Formats: sequence, structure tokens, C-alpha cells
Amino acid sequence: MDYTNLIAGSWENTSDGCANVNPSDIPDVIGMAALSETADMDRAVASARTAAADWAQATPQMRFDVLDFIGSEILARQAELGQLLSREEGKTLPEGIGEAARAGQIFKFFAGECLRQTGDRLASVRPGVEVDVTRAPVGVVGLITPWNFPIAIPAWKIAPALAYGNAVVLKPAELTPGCAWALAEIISRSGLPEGVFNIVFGKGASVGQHLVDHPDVDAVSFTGSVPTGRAIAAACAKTLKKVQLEMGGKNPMVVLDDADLDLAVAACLNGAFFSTGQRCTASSRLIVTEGIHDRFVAALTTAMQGLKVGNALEAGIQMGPVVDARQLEQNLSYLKIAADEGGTVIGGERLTLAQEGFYMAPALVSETSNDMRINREEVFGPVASVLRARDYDEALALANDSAFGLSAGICTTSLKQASHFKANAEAGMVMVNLPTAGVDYHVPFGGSKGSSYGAREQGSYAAEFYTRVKTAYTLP
Ligand code: UN1
Repeated sequence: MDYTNLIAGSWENTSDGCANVNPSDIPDVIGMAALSETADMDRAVASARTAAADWAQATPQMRFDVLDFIGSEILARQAELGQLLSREEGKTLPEGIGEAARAGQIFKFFAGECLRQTGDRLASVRPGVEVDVTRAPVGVVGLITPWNFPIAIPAWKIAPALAYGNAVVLKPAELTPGCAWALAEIISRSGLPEGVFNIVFGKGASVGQHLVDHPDVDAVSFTGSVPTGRAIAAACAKTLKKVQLEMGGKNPMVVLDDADLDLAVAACLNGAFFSTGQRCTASSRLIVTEGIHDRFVAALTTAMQGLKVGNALEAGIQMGPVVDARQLEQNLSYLKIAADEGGTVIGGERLTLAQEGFYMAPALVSETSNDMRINREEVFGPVASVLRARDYDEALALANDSAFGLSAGICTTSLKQASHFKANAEAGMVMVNLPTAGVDYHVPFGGSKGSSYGAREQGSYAAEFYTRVKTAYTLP
């Protein structure tokens, strides 16, 4: 087995394994990942529980040194890790290297946060009494991460978990075990005491579920689909765990008549199709006002059809393959549904290239209405739809008419409308003249409505989830 579990400081094999397939070149099997059983998860949780007490007492300097080591090594190896990422996930090499660098920067940020943990001291309402409000670690946290950001998302959950003094059990996505293992291997040499970080490979339905149900886990952070998120929240309620969910998006990008057309096309091209559209923040509903609609659709169609689709590792490729056969089927079936519902589908063909991979052309579906399934449900592929709006007010209403609320964008040169949109878009993140996807690593990430549940991730706001507040009263 190439990607083995790390439990209580030991690398452990399992009898069964799962192949890590390159979506750009299906015969290329990158490695074999452990396929764990619930007993492996039990030992990982027990290991985290045993190690949690000492790590909760570790000094800020000890924590800083561990996180800084991890961040430095990831940054130094970003080209190699980015290559592995692109090979197993299918995003282009520049995107893979960029994501690896982001993971390194996240560890560096949280290394700094180790030294900046503060509390409050207040005067009591009772004479002579002092009140201290501090943050304590939650304990053992279970992290369940998706395949689409196979190093950055584990990083933005592990780094704050460790920085705030928690022990970790990570269950990474089955489709992308390579990056998760590489990260675990770096962590294993970082000086972190054994057992504080554990990784268990396997299926969500078995070991992932077991982690979520486990009575000895105090909190669960999950990024993935809405149905799984809902089931996790319900399971966590049974054992009263803290829970943090990052789920889907159906992110609107409003393009107003006064927009800079080139900038709007570039923002939508990036937001909709980069990373093969496999981002919960993807710009998937392009809401365009009458005066610019036809020019915008024509320009975006030309730009989209100019994208070079191919093997993620080849130089000059602008869009890699879809992650696997199931996702490809889902994307193609959504295009069929959109056409059946009356949309005009441009592009979206299954592509046969020199190498056997899960390739498709990017697709735009024009002339859609907001009640069509293509505008209600997340596709998670290189597919964007276009909706016509009479004016800004109708565009805003359409943008907000969604079960999701992760990210919302607007392209305009009007300060007045940009400001109004920032205040009134029902989304956790709002972008003006920028793609809905592609976020900074040092500020909070998350949405409203069906997109997110629980405290925000990233930046110093991550403390909210990875700590519990303690209020102490002293009569000296
Ligand atoms: C980004 O847009 O830079 O799963 C990050 C996702 C998100 C991350 C998006 N949690 O796509």
C-alpha cells in the first residue's frame, strides 16, 4: 500500500486497498490507498484522545514551531506536491502548484496565530472579583475533506485544529489520497507529538460515518455535498458534537449593462470553468442585464471555446478533465436536462483525446430561467447557465432566489450598485469585479442558507469552531 494510515505515530497497512487513478490518463494508477475498517477508526480516535491532553498544554512556541515547519516544507515542495495534486485530481499544473502553495501559506498563517491567542479580562459586577474569558481546545476533532481541493482544504482544517490545541483524525476523500498522505507524512516529521494527528483512509459510508458517530469525538468539520452535510449534522446532534459544514453553491454572477465587458468575460471564464468548474464557489448562474446580454454571451462563448482542454500535466492546458466517470455522467446528464427544459446548450461535448481521460468541453447554457434544474442544483462541473434580467433590481432578486448562499459576484462600474449588492446579496462572500471563486487564505470563508452551517472557516475566525470559550471568576 502506498498511502497507509497514520495511527498513534505508526504507519499501518490494511489488507484491502483502493486505486488512485489519474483522471487525465486513466491507465495511470498513481498508487494504492488503505481501505480501512471501523476498528482502525476506533484506534485512531483513541490515539487522538490519549494525545489530546498534552497537546492542549503545549506552549505557543511549540505549536508555532510545528506549524511553521509544515508550512515551510509544503512551500519548499510546492512544485512536486502541485504535480501530484494535478495528476490525481485533474486541475491544471499551475492550479495544482498554486493550491499547494496556498496550503503552505495556511500553515504559516496559523503558525502566527499560535502566538496571537488572546482572551479578555473584565471587571466583575461584584466588588473585588476578576473575570477572565479565554478559549480552550475543543478536544478531538474529526475532519472529513473532499477531493476538489485535496491539499488546501485538509490544510485549512488541520492547521487551525492544531494551532488551537486540538488532536485530529482526518478522513480524506477516496479519490485523492496522494496529497492527503503527503501532507500526513510531512506532519509526522514536524515535531508534533505522536497521536495528535491521525489519518484514516477509506470510505465515507463506513469509516467516515464511524468518525461522525464516535462518542469520543468532540467536533466534526466537513466539506462536501448538502445531503451528506445534513446527515452529518443530524448524527452530530445525537452525541452533541460541535459541527461545521461547508457544502454546495449555485453562485450568481451579475453582469450589469455598465460592466467592463472584457473584465466581466474574464471573471466569468475563470469563475465558471477554471479548476474544471469543480469548486463550490464556481460562478454557475450568470445573470446578465438586457443591454449587454447578447454581446456578453457572444464574447464568453468565444473565450470558452478557446480554452485548451487536455491532460492536466501538459504545458498550456487551461482546463483539465473531470475527476471521475460518475462526475462526468452527472455533468452530461445535467446538460441534457437543461436542453429538455428549454435551455440552449453551447459546448459540453464528451471529448476523446490522445490519452484516455474524463474529458468534456466546457458548456454554457443560455436562455434559461431560474426555476430550471440547471439553476437550482449544483452541477460541480464546467457548466454555467445564463439568465436574462431587465435591470439591476431583477438581477439581484434572481441572484438571491436560491437555496444556496455561498458566494455572489457583480461586474459593474457603478459604485452605488456595487455597494448595494455587497449589502443585499444573500451570500457569505461577495465579489465585485472578481470571480466568485478564488479566495484569500487569511480571511473567513463560508456562506449562508444551504451552503454552510456552523462557524466560519479560515482566518482568525476559525477560532470560533476549534475552541470553546471559558469564563473564569476569581476573588484574589
Ligand atoms: C476557492 O474558491 O478558492 O470546495 C476555494 C470548494 C471550496 C473552496 C473554494 N470549499 O470548492
